[in-house]
Parts: sequence; structure tokens; C-alpha cells
Amino acid sequence: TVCPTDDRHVAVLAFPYGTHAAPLLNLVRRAAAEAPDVTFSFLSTKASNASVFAGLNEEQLLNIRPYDIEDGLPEDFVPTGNPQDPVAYFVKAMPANYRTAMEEAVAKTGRQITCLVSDAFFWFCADMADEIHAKWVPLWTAGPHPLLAHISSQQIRENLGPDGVRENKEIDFLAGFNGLKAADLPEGLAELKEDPFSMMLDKMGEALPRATAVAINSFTAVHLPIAHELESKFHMLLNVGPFILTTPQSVTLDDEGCLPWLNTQEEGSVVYISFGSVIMPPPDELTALADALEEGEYPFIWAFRGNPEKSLPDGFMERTKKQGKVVGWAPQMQILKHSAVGVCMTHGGWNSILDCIVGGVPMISRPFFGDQMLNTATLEHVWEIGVGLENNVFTKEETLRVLEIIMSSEKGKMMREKVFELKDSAMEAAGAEGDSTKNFCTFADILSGLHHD
Ligand code: U2F
Repeated sequence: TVCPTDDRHVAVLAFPYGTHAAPLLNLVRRAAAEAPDVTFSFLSTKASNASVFAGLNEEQLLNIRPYDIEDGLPEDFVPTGNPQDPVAYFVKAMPANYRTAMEEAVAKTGRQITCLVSDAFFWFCADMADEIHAKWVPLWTAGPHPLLAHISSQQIRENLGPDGVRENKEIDFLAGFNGLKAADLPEGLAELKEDPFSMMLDKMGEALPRATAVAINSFTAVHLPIAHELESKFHMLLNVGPFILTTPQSVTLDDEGCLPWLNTQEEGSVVYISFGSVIMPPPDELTALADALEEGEYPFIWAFRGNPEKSLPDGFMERTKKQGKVVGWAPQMQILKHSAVGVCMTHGGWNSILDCIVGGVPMISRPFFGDQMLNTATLEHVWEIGVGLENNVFTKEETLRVLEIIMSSEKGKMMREKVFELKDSAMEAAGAEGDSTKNFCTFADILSGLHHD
């Protein structure tokens, strides 16, 4: 028997920082299109909603409505430049800010909430879902290795002991972690830190196994041992990515002509540089990177946050006018798909890694925080599709050394082959008969109340 779906109300609780809310909205948009009778309320801060809903009209949104939640910032808040400050305030405002908006959504739609879809960070949804007898499907927007690490934090602490991080012990007791070490783990995991963000992730690790299903922006074949381990920990694991292949994406315009410029470059010659949506490397590293590009005469596209005239060495922009392009927000996926691109310099953000896999581009990764160290180590030691930097920093010599490895060595060639193998599995997963496609149907069915265990 098919249940009626016209009384279903899905509350979507987005995390408003970094690249979290946009992929969640894309996933939900695809589900909403397939379940026209189900009501979707999308909860995020005003700023986040304004950004992720920009350019979408009511027709495209169908049955999804945004609701603004409080960001928890004090009225006299002055930004310090540290992107983690607003996040700490936000975490303190949870879950009361979401509850308020959920009550508003229930009042407006006249429908009780039947399912919570949330960012995986939101541990409190486990209790909330129980209270209102709703399903709970969290989305983990990062990769499978950090996810397993977070849900295994207790086991990791026991096995590593108090000196585990200092001695940089091998993590040989966790499936899928061969070749990875204690220092690669997200900070605050092996040694619990008391800050709001670390506490949130710690509680998340305990709560996720209670979810109806855990969705992840990844594909099963990216690493089978990890997929199997995660399957054993959750009621259900739904690999539904890579989102760039499986869910509708908003188009980034090529205002600055990156793609026509790439057409004029030799195959595999261009260095693409981007450190995602949050990070700005320190000044001495920006200088080292710029100097290396100039000295090595590598053609480049640099997606630069901030003011390049101010932050890059004197005269760099003028001297490299022909050699490369420094742009604001770049059409990253289209760039990475272009055959002229030979390497991507990244901070190891999960979305960028998936972009590189789908584009078939090996990486140089300079991690900054959170999952980025673990992602970098996984690229280098598990998938062998990228390299890290000595001491995790750009110096001119080190940058030239790793560029040489990727662009001109036999090892670089092998990395390219391996990244193409992963690309093929990603394409297969997202195809009509693929795993991610099937898992997406299950996801949509849970939201519509059509899936029964
Ligand atoms: C946080 O990641 P970030 O948002 O800093 O970085 P990514 O996960 O790599 O995502 C960046 C996205 O922005 C796009 C790019 C990616 O989809 O295609 N982009 C672009 O289109 N144009 C540009 O000029 C630059 C970027 C966090 F910091 C990470 O540690 C996590 O892994 C991640 C996921 O949870 O969220």
C-alpha cells in the first residue's frame, strides 16, 4: 500500500557556514521535485538563505520554503577576521533558534513535522526526532574517513592513549585507515577539546548511529572498506554523491573568461588554485606560492579571496598578466573538467576533492583545519591522487618540488591514472543504475514516508 504523502512536512536544518547549506539545499531540491505533495521548510540564517536561495524563483523551488533562524551574534559583535568566531556563537544559539523556526513553519503550513533532514553536525536532532515521532536523516557534507573518525572517537582515544597524538601513532585499529596517523585526525578528536565546535562534533559522533539513515556526499566505491565499516555502524548509510553529478547545481558564470583562456593553453599545463570558501592562507605562504608560479613559469588560474593587488607580491599581477589569471569566484568544476588543467592546489575541502575527482585532476593539498588534514593524508596515502607539503606549508622550494612531482614525474602520471579510475567509479555511481542513484531514491522515499524497514 502506498501511503498518502500530502500530510508530510520535512524540516531541513542547515548549517549556515562554509559549503554546507548549499549542497543540502541541492539534495533537498531534487527530493522535493520527486515528492510534489510533501512540504519542505528550509531553516538557515538570513545571510545563508539569501545566498543559497539567490536566483531561485518560486517555480524552481516548488514545495520548498525558506525560514530564517537567529545567528546568535551579540548586537555589538565586531568581526575579528577569524571565521570560527561567528560559528561559536551560532553553536551556542542551537537548538533553540531552530525550534523557534520549526514552530513558525508548523504554524504557517498547518502540518506537523514528519521528518528532519539536517546537517550531520546537529546531534540534537536525535532527541528532537524522538520527541515528535519523526524520522531523522542527517547529511554529512564531508568525506567518509572523517565521518568514521568522528563516530569512532571513543575507540580512537582508547587505542591511541594520552600520548597518541604527540607520538603520531598509526591508526591501524580502524578499518580503512591504513597509512593514516594520529596527527592527521581533526583537532579535538583524539584529545577532546572543550570549545563549542569540538563538543558539537563529539556529540554528533554519539548521535548519528541513532539516525533513520545517514546520507553522505560521496560514492560507495570511493573506498569500499570505509563504506562497509560505516554501514555496520548506522541503521542505513546512503552514499548519494558526488553532488556535482547527482544534484542540480547553481551555475557559476565565467565572467572573467577562464574557459576561453584555458582553450589557449597546452593540455595538462595549467595550475588551478583555490582554497575554498573560508580559508585565506597567511601572507608569507601567498608570497611563496606566487614566487613559485613565477619561477616555474607555470600557467595558472587563481581563485583569490580578498584583494590580490594588496596580498600578492609587488608587481606580480602585472608581470603575470599573460602567464595566468587571478579571479574572484571561479567556475571551479568547469575549469577542472578542462583538459588544459594539470593540477589543483587546494585546502583539502571535501567538495573540492570531489570536483577534482570528477575533473580527473590530481591535487596538491595544504590543509588548515577540521577534516582537511585527514583528507590530505587520504589523498596522499590511501587514494594516491595527490600530495601534501612538507610541514604542511607553502615555501617557494617546496611548492616547486611538489609541482614538479605532479606535472613532470612518473609518480604524477600514476596519480592522474588513479584519479581517472575514481572518476569512472563516480560516474558509474551517479548513472541510472548506480549506487548513488538508488540510494537517492531511498532517501526520497524516507522523506515521503514511503520507505519501511
Ligand atoms: C568547508 O569547505 P569549503 O567551503 O572551504 O571548501 P570545499 O568543500 O572545497 O568547497 C568549496 C566549493 O566552492 C566551489 C567549489 C566547491 O564546491 O566548486 N568554488 C567555486 O565554485 N569557485 C571558487 O572560486 C572556489 C570554490 C570546510 F572548510 C571543509 O573542510 C569541508 O570539507 C567542507 C565540506 O564539509 O566544508
